[in-house]
Amino acid sequence: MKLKIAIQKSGRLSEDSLRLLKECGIDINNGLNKLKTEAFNFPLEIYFLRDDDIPQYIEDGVADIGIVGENVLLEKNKQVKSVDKLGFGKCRLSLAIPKDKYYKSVRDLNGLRIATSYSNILSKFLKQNKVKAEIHEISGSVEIAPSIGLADAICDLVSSGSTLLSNGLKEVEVILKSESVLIANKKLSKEKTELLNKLLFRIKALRSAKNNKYILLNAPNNKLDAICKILPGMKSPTILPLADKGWSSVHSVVEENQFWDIIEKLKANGAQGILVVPIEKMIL
Ligand code: PRT
Ligand code: ZN
Repeated sequence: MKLKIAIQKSGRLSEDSLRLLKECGIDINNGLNKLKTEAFNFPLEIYFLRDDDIPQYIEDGVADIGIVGENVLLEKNKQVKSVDKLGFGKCRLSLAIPKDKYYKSVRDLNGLRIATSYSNILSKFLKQNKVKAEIHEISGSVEIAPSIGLADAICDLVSSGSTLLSNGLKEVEVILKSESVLIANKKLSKEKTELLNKLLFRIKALRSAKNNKYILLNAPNNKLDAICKILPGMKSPTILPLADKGWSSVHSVVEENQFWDIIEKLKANGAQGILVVPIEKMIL
């Protein structure tokens, strides 16, 4: 029995999806232009699909789990479970209008024609904001719709904003902030749920590792108490004596977002020779 995962065949999520599997220690035979492949060392079958089709395949149980952007998940509105956020493919779904047009609030969207590939999310947003506008569903090159007279505004994905800029548009509302998510069929068997949990365990270990750094430093023994108070560590810091009498080496794990604060305090408390090392996996 194998767990079947659907990932994007070719597009912005493909590379990161494959990298995630690789970092989870799953080796796959990734021949070009394949629709399906298997892992060598994990009971996993990989399906390569268009991202738009993935939620449906998962709902139907053709695949058990999959990776898509939250934008696709919400637009398709299929009966699937979102099990984890994966942190890549970050973007926002925004409304944009020609840059010289007046805009103060959502009310200014009343009566406009808005081109989008996200008509479900957009119509919900318009309804919530009591705006009456006309939605033009188009499947690609949404950003050129205003300049060719097809629409007055667009609702599309934005990441750097350069596509909007080069089409003379300005972003006026963010409807949704999106990133890639792992989704799953709602009725996975017990065996498949166990495999999914194994995978989630590995993903979590990767995430913790990325958010933490291993830190080594030397300190005079009379400063150890103060230094240990600054360092959180997984349990408590490791202290090893140095050959040089009166000195110790201190090892610990520090969270990325507290990192610079902690380094400054360590230095102020007499730490020397501070080394910072990335962590590959971290099991708590
Ligand atoms: O063929 P398939 O249907 O599988 O692929 P696709 O063409 O529908 O999707 P793809 O590969 O473009 O995007 C896949 C997913 O990546 C999306 O569903 C989002 O979740 C995520 N993502 C992240 C993005 C972007 N960033 C993004 N910038 N998807 C699209 N864009 C496009 C946007 O549509 C616009 O045309 O990039 C342009 C804007 O980029 P900036 O940087 O100029 O603002
Ligand atoms: Zn698509």
